[in-house]
Amino acid sequence: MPADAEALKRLVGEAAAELVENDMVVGLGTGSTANCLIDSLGERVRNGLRFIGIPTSKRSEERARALGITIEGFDRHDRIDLCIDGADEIARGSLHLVKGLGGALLREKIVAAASDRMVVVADESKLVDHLGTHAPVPVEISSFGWESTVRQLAQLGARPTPRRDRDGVLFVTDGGNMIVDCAFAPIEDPPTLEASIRAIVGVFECGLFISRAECALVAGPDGVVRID
Ligand code: ABF
Repeated sequence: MPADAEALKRLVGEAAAELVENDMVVGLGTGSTANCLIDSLGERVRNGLRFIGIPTSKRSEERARALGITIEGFDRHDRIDLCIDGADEIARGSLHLVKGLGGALLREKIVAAASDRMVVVADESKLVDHLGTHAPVPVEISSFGWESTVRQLAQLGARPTPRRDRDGVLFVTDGGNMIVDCAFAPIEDPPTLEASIRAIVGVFECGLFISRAECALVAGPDGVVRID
């Protein structure tokens, strides 16, 4: 099996695309692994699959539309049958996640919360024993009063860094908000931390996804493994 990172993403994208059945409403994730999923779904649509996609970002929407995938929204659907999305870290055992380095975490969490099932797709580099090992926790906040919100995040023990582009301009999400990347030492109690972050006024959402994933499809040298 090919072992380079791109090949692993394609492999897991193909495996996840097989979970989609005719007439499902499917949450389409964001990021390079989710792109591989979308590409595989585009291939299946060319071969006759019919389903509705609800994308978690403008860029996933554009990619899916370009491949002929039907895109609709929450104006037409209360629930999503299955959401398939990437992650920055996956905790072995609990399947709690860190998400949002791609900048789409609020939309990703709205889609995950509306989904009957969430499947995470990743290569094995994303598996960790403790969340916060490699990735900061992205937090989407209001641009009004952001300095105050950042100070409150620091009081939780984070080293918060407002996300900027290469030119130093503050990053703006699809929803017009800011992202603060909050480095914590390895996180001992992700559910409590998620609740503490979300309780801060000015925070829209936190990149900790607690008990959202039904399973993870993880690609490694031995192929794709399902972790429950
Ligand atoms: C999204 O894309 C995010 O929640 C996560 O930040 C990122 C993972 O991207 P990649 O698959 O490119 O590593 O799913």
